[in-house]
Amino acid sequence: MPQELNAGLDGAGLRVAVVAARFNHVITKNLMEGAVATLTRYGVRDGDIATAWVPGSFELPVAAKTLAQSGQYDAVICLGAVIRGETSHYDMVCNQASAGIAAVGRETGVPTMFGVLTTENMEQAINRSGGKVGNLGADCAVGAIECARLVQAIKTG
Ligand code: INI
Repeated sequence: MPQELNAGLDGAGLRVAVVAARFNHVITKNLMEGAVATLTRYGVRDGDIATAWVPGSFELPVAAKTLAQSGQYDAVICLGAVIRGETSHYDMVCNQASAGIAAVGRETGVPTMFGVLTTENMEQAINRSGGKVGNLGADCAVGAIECARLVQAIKTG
């Protein structure tokens, strides 16, 4: 019988940091709300959730790395919205945010979720931040709990 390492989606006792970019706040505030509400729904206690804001998605990796390295969190969720129609440096912001966030998880071992919407226009961003295509912040909250529990299960055997 194979040993199943995925330990379920109980958030009780997990400590989770959520960092969001203020740029496109009309979108990212909904991602933040979706993430926090979902963490709570899955049992993460209010006092175990920390929230933080940075100016833009470009700054997410440094905040995420500091949070992850602090040893105080079992997972870090990064939220942002980069909209192609509204920026000339869309690709640079997207690339730096995605590569930087991936590196944080890889280098610290703390699950670090990529909740940055990268869309062609504002309508797509609205749809994915609590509109008709869901809420990426909420999805990342579920993913953070799953990954944090998996890491715990692997470490404890
Ligand atoms: N930051 C975003 O999060 N989304 C964007 O769409 C965006 N645009 O359009 O440029 C954006 N730029 C700011 C960037 O993330 C940094 O905050 C800025 O360059 C300062 O380092």
